[in-house]
Amino acid sequence: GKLYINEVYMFSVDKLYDILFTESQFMSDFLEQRRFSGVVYHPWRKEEAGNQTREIMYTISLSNPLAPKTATVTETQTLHRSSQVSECYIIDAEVITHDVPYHDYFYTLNRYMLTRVAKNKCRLRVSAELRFRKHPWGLVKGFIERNFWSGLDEYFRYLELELSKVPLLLSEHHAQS
Ligand code: YK8
Repeated sequence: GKLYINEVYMFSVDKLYDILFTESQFMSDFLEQRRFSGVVYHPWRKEEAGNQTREIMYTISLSNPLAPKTATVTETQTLHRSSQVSECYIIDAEVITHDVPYHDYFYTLNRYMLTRVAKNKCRLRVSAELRFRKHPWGLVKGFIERNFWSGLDEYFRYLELELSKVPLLLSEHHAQS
């Protein structure tokens, strides 16, 4: 896998969880700016192993000349049972992009680790993996890999940028009240 984000933020780990994994204002603004549409959240469900899972569906806009203009996505998030409120949250997100060329060959596995550093301080680590469901031949594999990593690079660079603005918004909010 590739480590995309490894950052410390000056707010609580619960706040970070709310921002990223509930239907927060941050997430709806972020998804809108990224031109995600038709977002449907299914509720969290308990699994036998003690983990919780949910599905999120949406449509993304693509600018890759080799791909269609839009593609539907299914994201299955698993909140790991070792997660503990105010301490740590581990979420795996399996992302399947339908409609793109070779979509049946690969999927994405993203791992989000949110940990408490202090009362109002937390760390976020995000890593991503490209996984193959079928074995493509060399040329196709290289083609998928190039397009895959460039798309992900852009997404997580933007997520990190937007997250870095959150403490600023909070302090502005305090200044007003
Ligand atoms: C999630 C990985 C690959 C895919 C895309 C595929 C093009 C393939 C084209 C050819 C478009 C939000 C990505 C980036 C779409 C967006 C996906 C997101 C960012 C010609 C082979 C969606 C995280 C995520 C995971 C995988 C990303 C796709 O929360 O290049």
